[in-house]
Amino acid sequence: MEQFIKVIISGLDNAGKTSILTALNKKYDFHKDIISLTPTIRVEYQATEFLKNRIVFWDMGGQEKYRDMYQEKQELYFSDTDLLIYIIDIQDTQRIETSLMYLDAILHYFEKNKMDVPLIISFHKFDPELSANEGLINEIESLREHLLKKYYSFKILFQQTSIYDVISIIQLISYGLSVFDEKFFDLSELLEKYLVQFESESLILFDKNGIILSEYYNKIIEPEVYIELIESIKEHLFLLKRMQEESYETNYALSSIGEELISYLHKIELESESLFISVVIQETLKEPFLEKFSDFMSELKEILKPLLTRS
Ligand SMILES: Nc1nc2c(ncn2[C@@H]2O[C@H](COP(=O)(O)OP(=O)(O)OP(=O)(O)O)[C@@H](O)[C@H]2O)c(=O)[nH]1
Ligand SMILES: [Mg+2]
Repeated sequence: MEQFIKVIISGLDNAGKTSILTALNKKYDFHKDIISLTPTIRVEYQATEFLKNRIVFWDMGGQEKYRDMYQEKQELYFSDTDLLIYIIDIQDTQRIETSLMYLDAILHYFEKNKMDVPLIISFHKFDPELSANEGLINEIESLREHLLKKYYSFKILFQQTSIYDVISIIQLISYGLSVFDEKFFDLSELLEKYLVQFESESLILFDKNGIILSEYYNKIIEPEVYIELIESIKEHLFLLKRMQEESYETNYALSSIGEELISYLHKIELESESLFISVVIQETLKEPFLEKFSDFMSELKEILKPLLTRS
């Protein structure tokens, strides 16, 4: 039977919640949609499939009148929450206190009702040009420590995100969804093992919607390689949609990036689901990689099967 998972996305108005969901849905060419976003009225629902589960995102409009409304009828909005994703706009320094108070009210409700809800806090609008801003990085770090200490009884993950870095958005949702099954741990171990064997730059497993099930990266990535790596991962997000069209003939795509790298995307069909393995690797390592790939596939399928057939 299919399982329903309720994910609440909360935070102050203008924090970027609807933008995050829009970016997640589109992954490509979403900037024009985001420019025209208007404040969310009450709650908007968005559903997606993740493995055999149906995920329903509750995008909670963050304006004060709605925040008050949710507080008055907490039961109606926050009961049966499986995951809370809380978005803090780190560029809106004036309202960080207000945001923390709102978060506190939500967590207080969970505590009062003995709900063990995992939580992801996203420091959002951490745009690429801010990534070297030390003042901001220190501020985020002290916020993180403060929150970990204050809410020690909660399971909290942190993520820095920006809509100008679509992979950070996918990672945000991926981390959240993978807390539901410890099988993800085996998956992660397998990927790490094969990343080392292949000596690849990256090894990522996507679901059919481009949500990351597991990922590993080479620890030392040269700056030039990094840019190409990100570009080809974005390309794979686009390609994996196309590979699900009937007219697409092969179950893999291989292309060269620049002089030295190749990027490889392979479709896996298992239990009537499509999953995708994305690999970026040095051209010179291509032959041994392709030789070992089928071993990797068989081990991977063993781990995936129970994830896809859970009742
Ligand atoms: N610089 C920057 N701006 C962003 C980012 N994400 C969203 N924004 C902008 O923030 C504004 C508000 O985004 P929304 O997604 O509508 O915010 P919201 O949290 O859904 O707001 P409510 O629906 O009122 O609760 C928009 O103008 C977006 O373009 C980001 O990562 N960086
Ligand atoms: Mg909104």
